[in-house]
Amino acid sequence: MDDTPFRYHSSHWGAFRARRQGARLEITPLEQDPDPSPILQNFATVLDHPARLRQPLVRQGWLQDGPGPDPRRGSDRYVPIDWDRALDLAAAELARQGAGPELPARGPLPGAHVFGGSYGWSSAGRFHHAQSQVHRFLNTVFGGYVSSVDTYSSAAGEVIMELVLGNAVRMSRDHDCWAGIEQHADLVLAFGGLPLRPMQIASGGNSFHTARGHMERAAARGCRFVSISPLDDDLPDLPGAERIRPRPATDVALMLGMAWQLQAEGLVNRDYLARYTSGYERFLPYLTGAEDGTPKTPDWAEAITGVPAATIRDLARRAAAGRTHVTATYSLQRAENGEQPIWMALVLAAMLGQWTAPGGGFSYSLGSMGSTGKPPLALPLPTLPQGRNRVPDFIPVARIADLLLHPGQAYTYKGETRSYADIRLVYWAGGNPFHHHQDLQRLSRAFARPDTIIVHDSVGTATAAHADLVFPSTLTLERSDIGAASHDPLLIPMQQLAEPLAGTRDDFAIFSALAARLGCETPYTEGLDAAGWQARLYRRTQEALARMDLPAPEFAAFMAGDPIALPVQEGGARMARFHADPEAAGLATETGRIEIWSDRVARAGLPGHPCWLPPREWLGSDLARRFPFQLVANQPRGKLHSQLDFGPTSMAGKRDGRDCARMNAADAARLGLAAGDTVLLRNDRGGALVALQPSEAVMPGVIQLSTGAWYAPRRLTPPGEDAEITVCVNGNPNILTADIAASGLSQGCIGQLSLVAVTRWTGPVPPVVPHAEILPRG
Ligand SMILES: Nc1nc2c(c(=O)[nH]1)N[C@H]1C(S)=C(S)[C@@H](COP(=O)(O)OP(=O)(O)OC[C@H]3O[C@@H](n4cnc5c(=O)[nH]c(N)nc54)[C@H](O)[C@@H]3O)O[C@H]1N2
Ligand SMILES: Nc1nc2c(c(=O)[nH]1)N[C@H]1C(S)=C(S)[C@@H](COP(=O)(O)OP(=O)(O)OC[C@H]3O[C@@H](n4cnc5c(=O)[nH]c(N)nc54)[C@H](O)[C@@H]3O)O[C@H]1N2
Ligand SMILES: [Mo]
Repeated sequence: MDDTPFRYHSSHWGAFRARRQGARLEITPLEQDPDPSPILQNFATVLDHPARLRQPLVRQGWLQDGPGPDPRRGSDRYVPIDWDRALDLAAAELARQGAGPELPARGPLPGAHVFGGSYGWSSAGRFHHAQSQVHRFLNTVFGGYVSSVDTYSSAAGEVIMELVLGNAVRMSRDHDCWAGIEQHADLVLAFGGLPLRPMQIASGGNSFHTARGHMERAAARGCRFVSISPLDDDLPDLPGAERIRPRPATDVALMLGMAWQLQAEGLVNRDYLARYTSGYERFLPYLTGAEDGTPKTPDWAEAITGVPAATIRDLARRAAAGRTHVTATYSLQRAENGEQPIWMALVLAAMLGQWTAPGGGFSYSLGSMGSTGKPPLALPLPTLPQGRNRVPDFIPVARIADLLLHPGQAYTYKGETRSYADIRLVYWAGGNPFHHHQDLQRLSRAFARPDTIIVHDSVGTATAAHADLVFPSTLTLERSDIGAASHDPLLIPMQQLAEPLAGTRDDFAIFSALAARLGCETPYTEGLDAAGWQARLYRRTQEALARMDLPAPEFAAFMAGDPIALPVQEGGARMARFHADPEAAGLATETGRIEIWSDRVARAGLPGHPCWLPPREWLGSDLARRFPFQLVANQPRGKLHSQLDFGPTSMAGKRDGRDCARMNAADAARLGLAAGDTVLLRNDRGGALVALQPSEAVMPGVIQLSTGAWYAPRRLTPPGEDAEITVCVNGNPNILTADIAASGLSQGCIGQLSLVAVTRWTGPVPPVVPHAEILPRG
């Protein structure tokens, strides 16, 4: 395609119009988007970027020695091969692992040894969604696969919310709480802040970035936003904005201090507790100290959090005096004992008892996702059927390294004891575990274990550099699709913007070709091509639109036209029904109420009420003497995760190609560090080289390094030391984070918080590894 006219497309960070100008894309956000995301510009240079994969690749060691465990994964070279040979090699290995049309009707399925969790964000289209495609493929050819449950976003929080509230999504996110806050709230207590940075994103699409406007209008009306976070820029500069900086991981102590004050001053809404909750009387002895001799007073909380007791008392009184909304970000629970702050935030909101009034109450993840706090759609979306997974086995998603390293080993999840499967084949499409997982050197050791690893991606990620067979996929920009998401009011024709780069194929085409070689083509494709599938998926939404007497164009007209406005649900939120009639519309918890005490949590081995459980790595632990800084590894401003890390918005946030870490200016001065210095962050798991940015916005004792730099481990001897350690020279924080579970209840990821030491890298600075060289080719 030469230069093209403007066409529509969509991404997790927004819908847009674009046209091709030579190898670049000119991108304009949707006119109606009040606050478009700069991340859109990362698409501008991707079409022919050197990081793109242009040919199937096979790992040299696998080609020579055949399938089997191999510690060379991650440091081997790759041989380009043609498509037919690559597909033959892959199909032969899949067949050896048991794939094919004849699967046992009962008894063990070959898929019981295949990990197809394939966690990751893929791209936004409803049909080409890579994770859905790989699941459908594995269900077709293996009868199923070992899957994964929960997310890296929210596992500890999701599990605790399910047990004590019924369901996190339906109960606390699926309602119009932004509108309520804008019009009615007096005070918003934002644990983890309400940062515009993460709210750029919503899974599947985010056409209208409305959070800034809601907050500005609320603040102009007099609503006060209090950001409780180690980073001051986790809340935009609103009139009257307040910022409180507890030590990271101590929010639950701050909340308990507030709760104690409410209880002591008779500010608890007893009616709300009686009507809508259960178990307060079993929590109270812990709060007052009758149980353990330690009253959870604001003074007690000050010693843990570093927040003055007077501030905590004042917050409690103000929260009880007006209409208060309590919200907690995902980040709080991506930490050891991450269940506790989310549960306690819910309990605090219940004690305030204002959830029955608009603008009051509780929400989870309002500051984490552009979709939270918006009403859900009133009609079904086009959805690719994934088929049936007949393998019942799964892992909590963040236990991937344990699964591969310890087949047969027992672990707990939601109070059950389970054991890890014996995995021989790993298939990943649409995710980047060497972005998302913790303790990446351990993950490398885990990836040495299977017989074979197959990865599809459009770029040469560190995950591809651990695979045996790598298939180069097209970009979303190079294909047509349907853009839609559960809380986004537009259905978007995602119009192809460029011809596929030579040598790449759609994931669907790759799976179709493999299915054909395995004798499973028809069950996989059902005789349809990509456009045929999209027309079929679209029909369901089109019919629903027609039933509602809304414009419902034929598929071809829709794909050639403008985005369609979709109806959203008005009223009827699940929590509102519960509040209207707690007997008839009880929650899906054991007691039907909000559980301040949970028997199921107690049976799973944790205390039965929310409580302060210090993690291993926080500023108050012994380990902080060796590693005195709390690393906050949060979401990157200029991209989604590792995606398009080489794009202009992302690169503008780096210094000489290396990711930047921010620390408090006084801490930097004390360590003799200046802006732009190359510094080493390290702990017992490894090191990361970053460029330093001193900043007043970061609380003392904290160093913030967002995720997203492409993992490039090198053996290096730190200045003044005599032994080599492994250092990510590009600045990926996940070489430093711990691969342990939030708890044995949820097994959630704890990537947000760990402890590190910070030193200047003196002497020659090791070069960064360019994106095109992460996977060594040729
Ligand atoms: N330390 C720390 N770690 C974290 C977090 C943290 O806060 N701290 N956050 C966690 C969270 S919340 C998440 S959700 C995870 C995110 O982790 P991931 O979702 O795994 O990260 P992405 O970079 O989005 O990976 C998506 C991959 O899919 C590829 N891709 C995109 N489109 C397509 C396609 O059409 N086909 C194919 N085959 N591939 C495609 C992209 O190129 C990219 O490599 O990270 C987690 N990791
Ligand atoms: N630009 C951009 N936006 C994104 C993403 C992205 O990659 N890039 N990823 C998306 C995804 S998949 C997800 S799941 C969400 C994640 O949403 P979140 O997990 O909410 O986002 P984070 O940026 O990781 O964390 C938000 C803030 O929490 C604060 N924080 C960390 N630890 C603590 C603590 O112990 N106490 C308190 N009070 N605050 C703490 C940090 O200062 C951090 O800036 O973001 C989404 N949005
Ligand atoms: Mo996430």
